[in-house]
Amino acid sequence: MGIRTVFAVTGLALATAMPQASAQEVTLRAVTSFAEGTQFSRPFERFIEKVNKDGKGIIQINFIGGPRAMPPFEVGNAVRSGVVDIANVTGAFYTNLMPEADAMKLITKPMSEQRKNGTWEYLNQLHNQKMNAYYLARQFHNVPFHIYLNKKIDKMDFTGLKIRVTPVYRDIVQALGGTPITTPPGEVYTALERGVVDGYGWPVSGIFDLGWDKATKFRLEPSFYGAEVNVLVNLDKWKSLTDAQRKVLTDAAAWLEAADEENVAINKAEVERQTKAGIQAIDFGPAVSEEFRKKANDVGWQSVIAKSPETGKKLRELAGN
Ligand code: 173
Repeated sequence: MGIRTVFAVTGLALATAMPQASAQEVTLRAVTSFAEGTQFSRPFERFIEKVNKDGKGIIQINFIGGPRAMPPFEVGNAVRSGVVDIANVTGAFYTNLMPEADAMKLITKPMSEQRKNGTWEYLNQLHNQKMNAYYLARQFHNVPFHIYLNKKIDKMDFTGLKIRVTPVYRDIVQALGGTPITTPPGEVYTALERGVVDGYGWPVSGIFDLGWDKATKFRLEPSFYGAEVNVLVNLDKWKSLTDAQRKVLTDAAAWLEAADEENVAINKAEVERQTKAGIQAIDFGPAVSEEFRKKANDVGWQSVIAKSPETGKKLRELAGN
């Protein structure tokens, strides 16, 4: 046996003798569809830290990054194809693959209830079938949306206004006569600054993260719908995991969903901060607000059901609104 062969054989023996636990540790590649360190990404980043702490020797997550690494509207497809293994992404960014994802904003019961009443299971099946994804968690219960404006309106009418949207706000903006312009969050500031849009849809929290407060004059009342950002896992990857690996993810997901308890306090602080920043509320009173909410709910469901008659109706039943 030549000296080279001896080294080769010894190397192989060493590799085979590696302890099993470390040989089995799996690393998932993660992206977030919101800018790193901002409101709708931070909880997911903490989730990653938790998995990396609790999952030592079992499962780890390699955080690739946010929209600088991958455009938000491509994240769903990256999960589907397995380009990434796990992602933080709102349904509004993947309606191209799963039209029913637009219904998630209309389903506002707490996750504890959705996991009991069959909603999670039904949505998980849709994610499995339509985008090869496992629906691990949903975040941001109790975080509603608003329309923010730079032009004052004196009635609930958007005629003549161009408003930045995602699928979340498109139907209500159109129903009130406005012109919807779709952009990812990363283009909102420039669109406002250049006057390309007169306003935008966004949740009650998070407008300070990218400096939008400097380009925002009004927040229209009332709030409506419920924000949702999901943690999705590529389904083939999910199926390939051991029970122990899945448990680390599932436990961290439960921890992530429980963090939603803080949201009401966060919202209150954000509205106060907006007031201090000079952003004024436009409020037409309870009757007009009630009518707005009803219209938003109705046009939202009509749009979902027009695209997905059967699954849309089932989701509306589960949502109970
Ligand atoms: O406005 C958006 O980009 C959007 O649809 C959204 C959804 C959930 C949380 C934050 C923003």
